[in-house]
Amino acid sequence: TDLIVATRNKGKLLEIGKILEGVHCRIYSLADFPDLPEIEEDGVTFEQNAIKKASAIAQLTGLPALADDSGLVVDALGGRPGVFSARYAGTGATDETNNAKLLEELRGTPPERRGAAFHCVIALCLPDGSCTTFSGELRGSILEVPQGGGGFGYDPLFFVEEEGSSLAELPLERKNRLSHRGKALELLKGKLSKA
Ligand code: ITT
Repeated sequence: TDLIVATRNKGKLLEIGKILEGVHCRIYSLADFPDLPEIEEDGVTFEQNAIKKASAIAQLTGLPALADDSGLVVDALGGRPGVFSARYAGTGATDETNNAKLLEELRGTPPERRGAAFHCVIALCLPDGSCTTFSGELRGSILEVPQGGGGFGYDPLFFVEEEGSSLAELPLERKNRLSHRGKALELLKGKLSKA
């Protein structure tokens, strides 16, 4: 079978590609279909957005499509940025401006109240419109100063207690073993191997 991974985020694509390495499937990415339109993410939940992206791409390409919608849910911010994590700092937001905005919003918040979680929903949709979703979560806390140069997005600010380090300090395979995305994709793999 063939599968297209419907993301424009290079960090996500790298992690997803690594986890799917052993899967007997030819894996395409959006780069193989340069003319596809941008899919607007106007859902209120990660699940809605993941299904919207995967079902649109499955329909447009005629291939089973996998999409990841994810984000950072910060306790002290009432769950923000949540589904708006990619564009937290506004239009043209980058990882740098998003991280700066997060630090600013949490300025003065003491370590014991800086709890947060990454959420990930993976949707797998077929060209006939049927979809299955898988989700994963990782709890941690938001550092006051970025640490590490790996990963992407908010990784340098996300401290994982069990590892004693930020996500950006972990090698990709180690991050995949414990992350929200890794957990969701392991559930999907379990399902694929039985299909
Ligand atoms: P696609 O929709 O094309 O997949 P995107 O970056 O717009 O790419 P999302 O809408 O799902 O994807 O936004 C998720 C954002 O949440 C992402 O841009 C990061 O800022 C953040 N994020 C998600 N997973 C993360 C991770 O593992 N480490 C750090 N930040 C993460």
